[in-house]
Amino acid sequence: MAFTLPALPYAFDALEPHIDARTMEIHHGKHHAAYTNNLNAALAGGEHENASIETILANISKLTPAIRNNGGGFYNHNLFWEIMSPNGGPDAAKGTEVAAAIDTELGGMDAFKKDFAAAGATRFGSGWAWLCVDADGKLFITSSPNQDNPLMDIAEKKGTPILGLDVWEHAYYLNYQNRRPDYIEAFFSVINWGEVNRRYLAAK
Ligand code: MN3
Repeated sequence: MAFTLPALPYAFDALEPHIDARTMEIHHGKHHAAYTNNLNAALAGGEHENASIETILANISKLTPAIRNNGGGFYNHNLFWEIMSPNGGPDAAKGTEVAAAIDTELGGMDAFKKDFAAAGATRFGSGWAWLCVDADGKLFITSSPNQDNPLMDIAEKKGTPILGLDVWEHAYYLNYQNRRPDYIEAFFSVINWGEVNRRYLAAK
């Protein structure tokens, strides 16, 4: 049972001006498609050919680099498209359980923004910034290199990601060039807090 590239839940230009249509088109149609195809090729005929992506990630230390890179890339982008929305942004967080938890566990929305932005800005090279739920149901912020994520058994800090930001140059370079902090700031305007909250409640 091969993995399939999910359709984007909105049009390529839906996140403009924060994320431009051309970037979305290439990011989804080329990069994410390649991770999906390469993951299927790497799994073909192997022990994990019919495993769920979560099972694959939880056992990644025993699998090949191709499965690690492309399995992470497949999962991470699936999450990324869903936790953004043209109707996103800070107002969408109001009244949600995850916003209440950010207040009590992470020092409030402004502190979260600052710490999450720092996690993305200081990740050297390519990688992701994450907001996760740990085994005790508590929120934490982390980052990972390349296409790794906190579901992998090799993760420095393990948890369930409920919000992720792709800080690979392919995610922002056409519009922001080297200005990764500007891209991160723009991301906060498109966060789909309804979906983040749904994932928070499911992970807790
Ligand atoms: Mn990407």
